[in-house]
Amino acid sequence: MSDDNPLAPEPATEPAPWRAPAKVRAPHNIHAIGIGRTGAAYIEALIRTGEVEDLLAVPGTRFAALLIDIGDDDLLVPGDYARSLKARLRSRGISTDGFHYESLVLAMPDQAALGQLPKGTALPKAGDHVPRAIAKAIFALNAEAGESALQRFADHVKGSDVPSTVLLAYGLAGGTSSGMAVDLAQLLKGKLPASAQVVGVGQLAHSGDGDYFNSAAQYQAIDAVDAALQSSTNPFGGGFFVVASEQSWQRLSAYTSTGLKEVRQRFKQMVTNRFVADSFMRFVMSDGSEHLVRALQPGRGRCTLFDVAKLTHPGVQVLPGEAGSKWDAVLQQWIGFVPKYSRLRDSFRTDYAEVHVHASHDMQTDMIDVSFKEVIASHYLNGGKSGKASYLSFHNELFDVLTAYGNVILPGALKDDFAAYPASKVSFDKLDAAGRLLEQA
Ligand SMILES: Nc1nc2c(ncn2[C@@H]2O[C@H](COP(=O)(O)OP(=O)(O)OP(=O)(O)O)[C@@H](O)[C@H]2O)c(=O)[nH]1
Ligand SMILES: [Mg+2]
Repeated sequence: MSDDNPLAPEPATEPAPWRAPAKVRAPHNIHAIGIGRTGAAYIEALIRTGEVEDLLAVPGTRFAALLIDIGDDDLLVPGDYARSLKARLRSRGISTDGFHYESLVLAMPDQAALGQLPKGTALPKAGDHVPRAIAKAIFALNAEAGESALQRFADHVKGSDVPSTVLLAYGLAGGTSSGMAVDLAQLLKGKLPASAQVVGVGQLAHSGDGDYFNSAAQYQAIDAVDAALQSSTNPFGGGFFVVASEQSWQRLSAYTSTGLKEVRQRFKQMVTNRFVADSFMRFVMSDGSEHLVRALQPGRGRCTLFDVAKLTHPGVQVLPGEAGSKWDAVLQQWIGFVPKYSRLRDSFRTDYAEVHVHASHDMQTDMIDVSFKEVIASHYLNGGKSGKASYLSFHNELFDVLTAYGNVILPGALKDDFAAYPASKVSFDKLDAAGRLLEQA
């Protein structure tokens, strides 16, 4: 559904909608590389969606996944999911030749192997935060293993004539991933066929992420992505999604305070990060990836915000059996929070927006639609409510009657459009010279 003027009044009587005959979609391959803990969560989400399984049932398609981290703590669970995907393919009689999965575990080297580190620097343990410069150095030390894993990945991508998108997913606030991501994307680009586009996926940290929230690494990571996107050798030719998780965090943590504090915090972090990664990958795979391919078009050479704007959480503020009118007020309240939690600055404007609403049919989907249009147009679209910017909205039915969310997609952002950028710079500026040297890269 789309219209030029987002807030144009609906005609009083609408003619019956014309429906195009069901089209046979051309298949589109999705492949993914994940770095660090967040990258692993995105690969796991992709494998868990089930859509990959259906994609591989189509003749000629392929799927490759590669995970890279220092230490293997965060790679074990996705590995289990990959094994079970293989088993499911076999049980359906689908060839497993189309599925390539590899994890590359890098070891923390000796201090001596890393050369001159700033005085007094202790090497982190594998699994802890690795400063960006050390992560880069470790990637360089493992160049041979990295090159050959990327080559195997690219060879698998090349084995299909179907056009492909290769996602490179990671946490912007992490050191391991953000330190390696751009170099890795550059290497990858040189190995892929012209029919494959590379798309970056960088998740911003949220305020429940402890030291990762607005971290010094995130400041450098946003800088590096911005520079890469604007360089003549931009490795993210297909675009770059910046994924905002703040509203999903706020929606889960507001009004929940039972349980042991530390356990509660860890559990909520896990639930939030899974929810965000799942929502993103469900979008990627939806309708044969046609939404992904379209939504990337207006954002080339800049970042495209992907804000997972959660509106309700089961059992929080709204309970089963409560009056629908209570739900409406909660939905409107949380749609109104989008500008507060999107991590975009108030000055950001664009010519294009998409909102993908996920709600059960019990919820007032028309009201959700109108509210999103009102909020997005007035805050982010050039010309505001009466401008000519494009606004597309889509509905997906959720069977879970207590959950509703909208994926808000806004292309055209540069680093200075993100509120997260100056906020992370504050952390960077607080570091001493040695600390800066370690996160700078
Ligand atoms: N605290 C927490 N954060 C998570 C979890 N899963 C994903 N994250 C995200 O991870 C981000 C931090 O980046 P990581 O992916 O852990 O970083 P990394 O690439 O492994 O790099 P290091 O900092 O060197 O470990 C946080 O901002 C969260 O958004 C989780 O279960 N708990
Ligand atoms: Mg890590």
